Amino acid sequence: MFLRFLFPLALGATLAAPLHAGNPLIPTVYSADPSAHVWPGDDRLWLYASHDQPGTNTHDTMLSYHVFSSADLVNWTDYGVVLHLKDVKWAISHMWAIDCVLRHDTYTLVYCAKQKGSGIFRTGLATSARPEGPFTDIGFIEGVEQGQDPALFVGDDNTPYLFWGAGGTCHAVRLTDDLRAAVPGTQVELSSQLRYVFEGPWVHKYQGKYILSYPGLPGGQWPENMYYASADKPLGPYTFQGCYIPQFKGQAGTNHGSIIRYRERWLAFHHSAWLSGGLSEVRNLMCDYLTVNADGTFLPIEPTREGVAVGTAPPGPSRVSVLLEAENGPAACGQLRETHVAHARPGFSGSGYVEGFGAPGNAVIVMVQAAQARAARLKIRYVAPLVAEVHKVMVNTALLPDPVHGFRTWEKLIDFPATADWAELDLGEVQLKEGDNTLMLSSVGASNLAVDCFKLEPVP
Ligand code: FUB
Repeated sequence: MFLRFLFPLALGATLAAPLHAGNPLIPTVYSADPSAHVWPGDDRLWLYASHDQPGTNTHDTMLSYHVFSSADLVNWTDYGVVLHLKDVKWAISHMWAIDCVLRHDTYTLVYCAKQKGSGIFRTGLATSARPEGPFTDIGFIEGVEQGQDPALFVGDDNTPYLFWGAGGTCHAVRLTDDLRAAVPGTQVELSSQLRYVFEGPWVHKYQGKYILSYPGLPGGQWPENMYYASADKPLGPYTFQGCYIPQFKGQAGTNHGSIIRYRERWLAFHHSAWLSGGLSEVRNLMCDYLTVNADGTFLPIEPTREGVAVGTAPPGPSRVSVLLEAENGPAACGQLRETHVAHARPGFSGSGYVEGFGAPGNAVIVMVQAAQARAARLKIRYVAPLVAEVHKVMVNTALLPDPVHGFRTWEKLIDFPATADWAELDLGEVQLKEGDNTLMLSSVGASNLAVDCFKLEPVP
């Protein structure tokens, strides 16, 4: 059904044809369940999102999370995979909706996954010193069962509250200061206060009221609309207010959102199936302006092709660059092959750089996820401090043991000119395939090379 009425929209939304609008917000990688944040001292807006694998027809195949940032909502950076199921020892599948919180100088990803053995949803925690991750799992929140679709809200007195919901229920609880456990005796069930609720709560505060927004099933029927309710206290009771994203053309069966004020505008982040041509399990992020009336009520949104832009950026198609830090390779489905992370040379981006390319075959590998096949301009930030060096760069190399990535699409010997300091080398256009792509820089001999990061920039 979705496919039929979506076809014209989907054509305009693919990368094969030029985009003339800001939605889909991130057209380069399938992603869903956006949680939006602006962190203190940082003027960018950050999105924490789950990832849909191209070609899937089930949410059971969701394995990883992505982080995106932008200062104008038009030019975006995708930081690649920031947490993957393979690095969560207690989980077996279903890396579904997430949130993130900055607490005690640590960014904590609050996510959900099914637990090995019990098969129930647990609410996982993973930490990083940086907003873009990568995140390291530290286990799940004790005392929260069936903790699907978590959202973290921190009260004015710094008390952390966890909200979650699934299968027609919604719950909330106070957490301990370190977020690792529910405070006994504080859990409330909010389901009966939230008409039509199905899953996915999000809480923000405005004009002294706590606003809980959520996906719900009108009359118990799919697809989901987005609704909201308000309360005087974080744990309620909540009063139902209405629907703010009713049914729209090309929506996925699910919706899931977050509401935030950024640069003088109220924004509603959500997801749809515009990019995949209506496939409910292959979704893309969306953003539309939200009009908040003087009395705090919302005007319903009809999702727009134009999307949003703030500051001086003209509204337009999102330009998404992928930034993959070399030192994050192993955490982001890549590898360090006989190379290692170093920090001695100042001026690196992220949390370090990679060196140790002194023997043939020593390599750094990073992974790029693409919604659809597309061209991108590949750049590598590096230092070759003594002499110019030549190394092999490959996209989807045949040398990887993983048969899924086992064909070669691009391979070149690259001259890295000698540099006194970090420099960016433009390697030109490369072709990415739909799904997971590997980028490898592999040594062909003696070397003093240091590699800081890989960038994939949009081509006009
Ligand atoms: O993305 C997987 C699941 O679909 C989320 O956890 C739900 O909120 C729905 O969006």
